[in-house]
Amino acid sequence: MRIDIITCLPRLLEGPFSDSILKRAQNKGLVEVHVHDLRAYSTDKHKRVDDYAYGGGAGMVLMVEPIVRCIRALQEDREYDEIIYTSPDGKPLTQSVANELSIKKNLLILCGHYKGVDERVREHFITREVSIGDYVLSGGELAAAVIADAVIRLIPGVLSDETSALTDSFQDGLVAPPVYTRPAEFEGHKVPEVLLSGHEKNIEKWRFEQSVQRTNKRRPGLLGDD
Ligand code: 6GU
Repeated sequence: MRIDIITCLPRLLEGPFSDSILKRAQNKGLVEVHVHDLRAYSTDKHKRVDDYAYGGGAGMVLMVEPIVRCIRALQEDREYDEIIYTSPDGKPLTQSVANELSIKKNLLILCGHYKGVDERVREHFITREVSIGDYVLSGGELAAAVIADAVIRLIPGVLSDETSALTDSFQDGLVAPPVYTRPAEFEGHKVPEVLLSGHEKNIEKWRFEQSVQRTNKRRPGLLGDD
């Protein structure tokens, strides 16, 4: 898979991809992540990429021209399966959206910023708008990193234990069961006996029950549309 990210704050995206699982995925050749500085596509002598909103009002708007120049330059080298725009008014990112995106070959993510992007970009170039939750971030960069992380870890071979993404919370519509490691007793608090029993069937049953209980208690709407 290849993920291209267009942003006017490229440094914000340096950290998330240079460590741990996302770095290893790139080193293994399972994913390529390329961050593009929108300013490089500005023809303005001050390299501006935003301007005042027509009709007035507070906040700057990302201009259509640099964005379209950047998208078209990238499209010369490959076709994109999706051109995603990050925005709080997009569709919520769910595990099912991440699953869907994880089987694509080329993804392009445009980071929203300031008061938004010229509507013509959204109308004519964006294939999917994604929000990472009902709160407002100062920019789409962190959202783009979240989307990329949720997607990349699902690519086969990225996680060392191939089954571990399959047992994640949400993958079966349930949250994950509790986990424990050594010591078996800490300040009088014991690890549930069944986990020490070595009895695989009972452990599996216990974990499933815990998942169901936790889902009912913590995220009762999860099986619906919560
Ligand atoms: Cl994708 N962008 C911004 N700016 N804020 C958000 C968001 C995205 N998702 C939730 N809040």
